[in-house]
Amino acid sequence: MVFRFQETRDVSATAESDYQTRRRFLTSLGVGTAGAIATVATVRHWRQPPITAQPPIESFARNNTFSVTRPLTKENRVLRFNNFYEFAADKRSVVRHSRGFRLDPYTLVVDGLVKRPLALGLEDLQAMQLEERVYRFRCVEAWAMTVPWVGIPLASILARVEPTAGAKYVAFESFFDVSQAPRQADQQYPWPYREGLRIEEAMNPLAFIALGMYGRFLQPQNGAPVRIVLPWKYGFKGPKSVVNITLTATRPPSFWHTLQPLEYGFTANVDPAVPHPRWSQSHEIEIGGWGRRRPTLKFNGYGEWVAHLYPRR
Ligand SMILES: Nc1nc2c(c(=O)[nH]1)N[C@H]1C(S)=C(S)[C@@H](COP(=O)(O)O)O[C@H]1N2
Ligand SMILES: [Mo]
Repeated sequence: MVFRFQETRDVSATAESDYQTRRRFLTSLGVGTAGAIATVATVRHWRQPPITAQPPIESFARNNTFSVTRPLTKENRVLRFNNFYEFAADKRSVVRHSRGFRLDPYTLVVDGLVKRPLALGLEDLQAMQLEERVYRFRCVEAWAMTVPWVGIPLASILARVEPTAGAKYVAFESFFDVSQAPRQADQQYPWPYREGLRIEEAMNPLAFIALGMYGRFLQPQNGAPVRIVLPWKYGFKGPKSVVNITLTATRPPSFWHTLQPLEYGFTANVDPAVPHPRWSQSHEIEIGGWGRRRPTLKFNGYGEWVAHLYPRR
């Protein structure tokens, strides 16, 4: 079992929140001991225009039920600072390495313990009643954004397939295509990216399937064509470029939980009182916010909607 240990160590050296990445991140925000060169590179990075312009979404209604009081993060920031491990470990390189990524033809399969399995094409999804929701977004690495997503409630899809009484969990699976994402050939990682929720969590009105943001369809780096958004949980719980949603009786795997169970829990609700083993979660830094810190909110501020799902015992 020495080999497994070694494997785990190798993986942890390049994991989501490794030291190098965090240091680069802090540097990019100007809160480390950044040199002038790094600063110039960062400014140049942010000044570049969006790479793959997507068409505007013609019709959607703004849903203000979950409105937030923070300003939106600048669109170009959200387009250029990404976590998408299939394409790059460095957050500013994802946009370049995912350029041209396309799932075509695209089908979202919803199956498992359901009465009516569904296969939805992109046109089917786009023809649904789309709504815009501005959500706070919080990565486990303590950076945060405020994003106007466009999409459909996850519950509306789940209601259509009619889960059976045995369905206790919802499993999500991202794409698997080594030809477009060569990093998926690395067998140290349990590709494809998977995530999961308890069915009550998935049915919560906040759980969202995003097809777009900032009024346009998603770009590859943000998880085109379809991603899951769960604003009360850390960002890694919401997989990008999802191709399959399966209702199951047992708890589904979670990519980062599988790799580092002591660092990334299955539930992963945003909680200032529960530190990551390697850093505090008490504060967060808004992307594009000049490095200013602000307190992390329990459930990322969505307790009103989700606290009842987690009764204290
Ligand atoms: N398939 C897949 N989904 C993923 C990830 C990933 O690496 N692969 N990263 C997750 C993490 S850790 C975060 S913080 C968000 C980042 O989304 P963004 O790049 O659009 O901000 O996507 C999540 N979904
Ligand atoms: Mo993340």
